[in-house]
Amino acid sequence: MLRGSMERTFAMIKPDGVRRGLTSEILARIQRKGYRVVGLKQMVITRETAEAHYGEHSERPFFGELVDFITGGPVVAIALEGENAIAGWRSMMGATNPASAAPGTIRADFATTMGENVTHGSDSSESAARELGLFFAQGELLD
Ligand code: D4T
Repeated sequence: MLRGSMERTFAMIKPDGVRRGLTSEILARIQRKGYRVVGLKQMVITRETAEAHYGEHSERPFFGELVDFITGGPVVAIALEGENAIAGWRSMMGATNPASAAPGTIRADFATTMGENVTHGSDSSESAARELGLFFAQGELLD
């Protein structure tokens, strides 16, 4: 069998997704795809963690709103493992703006606005390592 590289990535169900009861639907999609959930917790993100997580956007006009939104209710933090999981999970989510997300993606199926777009996924192996480290301690993840 031809195999790609085994990767771990950070996924998150944002406060809008948790509030709307989409957690089990999204976890089901992840598991049907064949990814292994190696870390999972519902939590409220501190402003400090949110600002670190979205550090690349700190100068953007939407930064304050983004931090308010992501700290405004519980999220579900997920560590995923699978072949090419970083790009694969991004493609399951669809484009950042739900209006241009492809049919069948999470954002096309469940979101209408860019601000509240249900899920997050790391965009590179560097981001994945950084974000997994920000949200999970070593002992919290399965081997
Ligand atoms: P996240 O990081 O939340 O998974 O989203 P993306 O990786 O798909 O997109 P991003 O980093 O460019 O944006 C982060 C976050 O900011 C919101 N946003 C973004 C916004 O409210 N207005 C904007 O103009 C942009 C670009 C949506 C997602």
